[in-house]
Amino acid sequence: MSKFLQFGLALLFIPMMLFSCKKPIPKDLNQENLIPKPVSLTATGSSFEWTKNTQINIQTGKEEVREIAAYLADFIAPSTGFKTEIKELKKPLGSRGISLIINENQKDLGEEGYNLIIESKKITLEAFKPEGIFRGVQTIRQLLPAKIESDSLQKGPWLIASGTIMDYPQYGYRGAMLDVVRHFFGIEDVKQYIDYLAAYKMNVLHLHLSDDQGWRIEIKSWPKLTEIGGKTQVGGGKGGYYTQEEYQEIVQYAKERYITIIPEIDMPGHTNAALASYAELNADNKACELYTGTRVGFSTLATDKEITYQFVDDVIRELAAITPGEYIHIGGDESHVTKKKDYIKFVNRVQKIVQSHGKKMMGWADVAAASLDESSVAQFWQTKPENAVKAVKQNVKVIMSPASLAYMDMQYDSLCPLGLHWAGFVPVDKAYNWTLESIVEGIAKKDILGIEAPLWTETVETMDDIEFLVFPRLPGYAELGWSPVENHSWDEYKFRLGMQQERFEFMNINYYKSELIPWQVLKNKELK
Ligand code: TNX
Repeated sequence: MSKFLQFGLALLFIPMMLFSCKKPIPKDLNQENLIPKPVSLTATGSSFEWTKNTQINIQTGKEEVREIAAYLADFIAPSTGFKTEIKELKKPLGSRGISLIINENQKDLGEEGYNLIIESKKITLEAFKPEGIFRGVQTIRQLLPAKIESDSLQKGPWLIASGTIMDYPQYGYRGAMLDVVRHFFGIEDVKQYIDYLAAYKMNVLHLHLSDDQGWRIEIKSWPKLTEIGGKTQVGGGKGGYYTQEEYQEIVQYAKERYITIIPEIDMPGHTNAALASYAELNADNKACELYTGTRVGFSTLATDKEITYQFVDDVIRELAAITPGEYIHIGGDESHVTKKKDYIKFVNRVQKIVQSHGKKMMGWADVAAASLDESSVAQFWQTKPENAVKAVKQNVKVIMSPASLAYMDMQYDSLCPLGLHWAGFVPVDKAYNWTLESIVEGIAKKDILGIEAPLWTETVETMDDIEFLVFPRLPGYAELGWSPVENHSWDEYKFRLGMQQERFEFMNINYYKSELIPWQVLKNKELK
């Protein structure tokens, strides 16, 4: 090699060496404000910088992981301006950049657990299942500066504090419900809601699809359900419904975020919209009027007519065919005008119908009056817990949704412009300050599948309204379901929640600025 060339090469290498020797900026992982709080975390005092050259490495042939890598790359693109390359490697372990690795020996991490190792030159995120990788990606997201959430170009540096995190959920069911009946919400709004759940590692969206005021899912064998029953909503607005294709689009969007959709068809009560659509479902064979008020407990399917069971079978069959999740929710709440013996007969029969279509039945805990199969699930919601206890006595697992703590449609306080208060006010501290396993005497951790926070929409008309009631309570429910009880403390949590404010702002969330929370980040800046 000529002297000249050697000299040229040296000139080229010196800045490269300088660049790679650049000292990482110190950063303390202990100071990060993750929600839900991870199981364990150790800080190492340094940081990883995500730059335009950072690549995401995946193992060859792991298509599902490639999709998660693409999700992460797409997520950081608008705010960073980076076009992150995704590289398939035979052995990504040890490579620079961010490696997403499925490790078949890490069975202990379970379906959703992950290990995150952040060093100055590389990040390794490993899990037993792709789902765990997805949950870990949400941790990486929260470790990046809040402005990563922006949809417009922001200035870096994009530092992630170094250290290790080992994390997995306490409960396999962590969900929220959205009532798309009392007021209808289109698929874009539902997708937005799904994204909020995903950000806090939740994994279930329960969609309340039928009630007195509307029928929101196309059933091809009973077309008038949506033609007539889908036409209105609370207050007399125009309502709406999802075609089966649109519903499947929601299911797919949720699936890509490792969220299961549980569809609910509420029966035998809460059925006025169906009863207005088809005369034959009424005991007197007369179709009733559409209803746009907010009363409950006045309607019932005719439980002794065969046509009713034909109807239920058709609806569940069509719904099961487009629902990959294992559960179909049959409601069963507040059937005040159904005779008790008829209610029991009805639920017993519907349970069989659900099973005949390959699904498990879920119902509000009222269904425990019937003879439940052990595969069925009861959702506790009332202020009185008898029904949930009755379910557990039948060896049925329970979802915790106590209205006085977990209903996101309860007002924060008496001045709250949205929401109801039949179960009391639910301020942000009260929403967080309870544990799933000590809320009902006689129901222990082994009986509980997890938590669900419902949002009924009698008073909720827009996405802004949804956000106002959901934030900032939702992150707390996510933590109750995910983090070990020893890691829950309102006095510590409220600071972490306060630190989410900047994120909420960049996400354009219309959150409620509760005075119980030390909103730290923007306390000196003007708030929206
Ligand atoms: C009770 S919770 C209901 C709903 C209402 C809600 C309002 C439950 C199973 N039934 O029909 O929308 O209260 O908070």
